Amino acid sequence: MNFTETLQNLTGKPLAHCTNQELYLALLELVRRKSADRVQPVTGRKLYYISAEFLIGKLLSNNLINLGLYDEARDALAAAGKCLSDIEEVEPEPSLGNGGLGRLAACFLDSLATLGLPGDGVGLRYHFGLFHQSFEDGVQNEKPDPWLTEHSWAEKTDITYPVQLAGKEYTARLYKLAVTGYEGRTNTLNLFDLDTIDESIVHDGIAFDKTAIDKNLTLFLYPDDSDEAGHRLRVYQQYLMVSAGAQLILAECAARGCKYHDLADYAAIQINDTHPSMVIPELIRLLGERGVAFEEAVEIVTKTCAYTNHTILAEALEKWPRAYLDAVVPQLMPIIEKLDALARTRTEDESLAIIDRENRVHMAHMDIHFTHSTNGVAALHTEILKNSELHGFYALYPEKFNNKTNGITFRRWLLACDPRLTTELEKRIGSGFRKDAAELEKLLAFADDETVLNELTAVKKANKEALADWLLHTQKVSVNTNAVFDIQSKRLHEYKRQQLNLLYLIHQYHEIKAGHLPAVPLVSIFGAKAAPAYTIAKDIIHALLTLSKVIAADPEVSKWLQVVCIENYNVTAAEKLIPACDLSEQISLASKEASGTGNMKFMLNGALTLGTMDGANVEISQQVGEENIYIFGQTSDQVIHRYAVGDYNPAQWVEGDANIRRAIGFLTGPEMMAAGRAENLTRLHDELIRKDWFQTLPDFNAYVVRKGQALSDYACDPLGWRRKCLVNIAKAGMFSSDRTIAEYNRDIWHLGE
Ligand code: C3B
Repeated sequence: MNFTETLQNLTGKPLAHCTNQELYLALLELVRRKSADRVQPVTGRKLYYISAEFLIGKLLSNNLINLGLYDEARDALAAAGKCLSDIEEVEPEPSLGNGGLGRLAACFLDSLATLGLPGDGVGLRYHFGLFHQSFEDGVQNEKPDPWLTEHSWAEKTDITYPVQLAGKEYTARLYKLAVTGYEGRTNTLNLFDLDTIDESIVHDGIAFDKTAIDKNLTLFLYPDDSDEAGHRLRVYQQYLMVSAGAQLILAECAARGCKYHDLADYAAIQINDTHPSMVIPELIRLLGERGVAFEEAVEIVTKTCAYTNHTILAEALEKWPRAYLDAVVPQLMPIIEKLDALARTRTEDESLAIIDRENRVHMAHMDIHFTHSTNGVAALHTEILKNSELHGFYALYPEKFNNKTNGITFRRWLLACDPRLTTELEKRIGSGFRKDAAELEKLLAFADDETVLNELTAVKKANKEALADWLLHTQKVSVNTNAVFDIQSKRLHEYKRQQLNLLYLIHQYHEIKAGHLPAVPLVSIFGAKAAPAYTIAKDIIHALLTLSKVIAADPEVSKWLQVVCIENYNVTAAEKLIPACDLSEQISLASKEASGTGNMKFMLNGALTLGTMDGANVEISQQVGEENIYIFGQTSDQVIHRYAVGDYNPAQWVEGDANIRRAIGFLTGPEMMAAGRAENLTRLHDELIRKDWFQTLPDFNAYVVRKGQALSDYACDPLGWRRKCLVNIAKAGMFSSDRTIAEYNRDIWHLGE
């Protein structure tokens, strides 16, 4: 049976007579059958990657590519007058993550299956995931973002586990989602949910009754945690995930003959940041119920579990007030107390305790004491963990610390999102890079080949036009595709410094007004959601939207400068933006971005990085060489020193620098105040001159100069620019998540052995 016939059997009528919805469902079913054929038995150790987030994005095309069906599907549909990309539009996007950490988990699942390694995900089946963002009157508005439909990728199972929350028993139900590898095996993403969730309790955007746990527990990813009920809800969510997850792990291992004393021979558990940390005491508790004594259970769990740290920001290192845990998981507290006592026998350093003097439980501390591995996510980040943030732990357990620089799956972030570039690369270097990313280096042989460079320019231009069409179609915004496309897309956070970019744009506005015209027009594109309770982040969005309006209304400036804010930035939007980017903004305050993964995606798609020496930018710079990247700003050592001295005073920088004064002053000047809201603009203005916690101002001038250099290189030396882009693509191989996963496996998991 050929592809068309197979699909027609599923739809029950000629493809030409089907709606896109019908075709989508048929393809979903086809993928389901094909991926089931690739399920393989597990022998030896299997990985369980537990994570509160799996930002999987739409799955149809990715699955078709991984199963080798994409071209056939596209051609069969085209023959029937249908378009695969229209069918992709039908698929609702699962936004089961906030940003980098969640997307990394999704890339890891892809690489595990591709490398043929037995490794499943464990998480929650949020009904709405992260909120849907829209802009209304210049401010972010949040609404639920439903993705579950009658026929969804996540299949309901009959498997349930009892979970005790605040002394009451709930029933966690398992849903399974197939994870297809590229020419690899099929693994599973296990997502837990309650049958009793009631979506109708959501009102006024994303508000809901936080106390009705049976109805609300898995409604949203990270519900608003600005009040106590919200914090408690997160503890409820985390325990549901780890308790059901731990029961699943023990059941699967028992079915393969595990006697519990040998759990580490059957399972490796990776704790993705601190959200799943309660799996440690929960496993000890469950092993206890199965007759394993506490000391031995601690040993087994330590051997089985490993922990990844993704940030040094204090706010993200969870410390739960003991009272919350007493209320929600009283069954764990005696175990956590024993773990605290045990840890105190190993060190007298109070700062390494699990339960501190203020009765807070430090999840990361529990992870480091009671797992066998702690890794950072980029070389610089791991060094900062070892030398400053977690120095005491490093002194105690030097052998536990290791680095695993993040990576991205090239199937989604090259093959699927940039077919034009993929075709061009295959024409030049063959298709070996699809399986072995290091083969991209073969492209270096063409670094001085004008024909190839011009072809790469044509690919970029076509991608920019495709993005321009999409912007016109979805947001009614028209952009000049002859301009430089400069993109900063990532969560809105002060440490990522969208506000630095904002100040630059204001600076350029003034320069253009003063007749200092830039070398090339600039389209600055932002994609970012702000946490609903993060006031200053929302003020930054407001300032960007307001500036965009002010510039658009000024014909003198708008010829040269345009600011575009993408509504509801998500994986699908990223897949449109990244292939079209010329200049990738990676401008976090050095030391604060653990790694970044967007930086890798942009580089792979032939954009040049404008960035600080932070996170994986450092390794990108080492790969491509400093002439192929635009680095600026303070180093992490300088930043850490400035924090340690504690004498940073932004007012001095404002007083001492006319450009900074002019840019900040504009925030509350007449143009912005007339177009925006005084309250938001004033608050942002005051924050910058009084606090500026992420040291925007010391990096301002260096940023202006370096960005100016990049734009002038783009305008004055097009071939030189494209050569740099080529080097970036060629050197991106090291940032494949296949490499990252191979390293985790070699050093931490030892799967299948
Ligand atoms: C992120 C970090 O902010 C990024 O630097 C990093 O690349 C990714 O994790 C993946 O390692 N991160 C996140 O998205 N959410 C957190 N709670 C902590 C870190």
